[in-house]
Amino acid sequence: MATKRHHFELAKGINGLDKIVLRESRGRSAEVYLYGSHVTSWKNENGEELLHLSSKAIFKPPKPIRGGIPLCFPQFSNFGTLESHGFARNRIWEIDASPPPLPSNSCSNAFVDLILRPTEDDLKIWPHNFEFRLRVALGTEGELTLTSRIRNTNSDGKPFTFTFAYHTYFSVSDISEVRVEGLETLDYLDNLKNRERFTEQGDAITFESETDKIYLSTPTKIAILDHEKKRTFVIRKDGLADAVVWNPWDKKSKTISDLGDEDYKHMLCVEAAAIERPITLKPGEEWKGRLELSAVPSSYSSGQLDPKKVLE
Ligand code: TA6
Repeated sequence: MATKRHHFELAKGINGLDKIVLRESRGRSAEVYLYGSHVTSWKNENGEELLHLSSKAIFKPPKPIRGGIPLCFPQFSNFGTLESHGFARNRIWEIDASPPPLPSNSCSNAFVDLILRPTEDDLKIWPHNFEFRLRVALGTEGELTLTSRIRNTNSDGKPFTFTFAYHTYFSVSDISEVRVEGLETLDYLDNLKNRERFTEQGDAITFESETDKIYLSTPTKIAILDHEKKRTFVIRKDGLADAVVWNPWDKKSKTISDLGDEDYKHMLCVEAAAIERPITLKPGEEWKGRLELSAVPSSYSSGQLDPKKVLE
């Protein structure tokens, strides 16, 4: 039975895990599990799911949920000694009853504030005190905004350094038909080639094989064009210089136990991230990383929506 709170509902999700349901007046919705502060659903006014959730996703700690928007903190991938993508995505977060005010330029009545602090066990593997606040908001135009605020609360005067990503799994009609705009001519590290550095060619990015690239110092806007669905995802990011593009394709998919063999055809990860230049915070300092996702109808053929216009 859902409990109606000020701007959200608290409900029981898969395996009885607590989840937050955000609803916007015109039928849009989003769901966030307290486990990992993990957005698992974002739906438009027609009730269409915009995020990809693996057909074999496991909702059982300590396994991270495969799909939606996992949070990678305090470490992206294996850029450090912790488990892949850090531990924030497999911890139970709390509802933040009194978050510090968050100036926002988008109006939303549907939002929730969540908070993570390290446990004694976390301090053994990453000896730093922090407060990680996340606001998830569903805007009046259906846009989904995630705002992270990470504060160093060490009392021993020690700074700490971290890398970060919003590991977003977008739902697409057919991976071989989508294009990504906004990353042309940029340098990237290829995770399939020992993170060697390359420069992207001048055209939009398309997909015909496994892709795992970290684009460096990207523009703040990136677009994913899904012709078949006549839909463009617009990704706006602040405080997150880099962007990771990942699709495991067929072979790698078979090695990932909680990803269906065919899932790769209908998913694309484009992840707003801070990797190349890790974030360092002294005690008392706070970092903010904001992600805003919109899904806009696009009729590419009629040229109504020119991707270049989207990115301006
Ligand atoms: O973000 C891309 C990536 O780092 C890939 O290398 C791949 O490992 C993917 O994340 C999934 O990672 P996970 O730890 O969730 O299996």
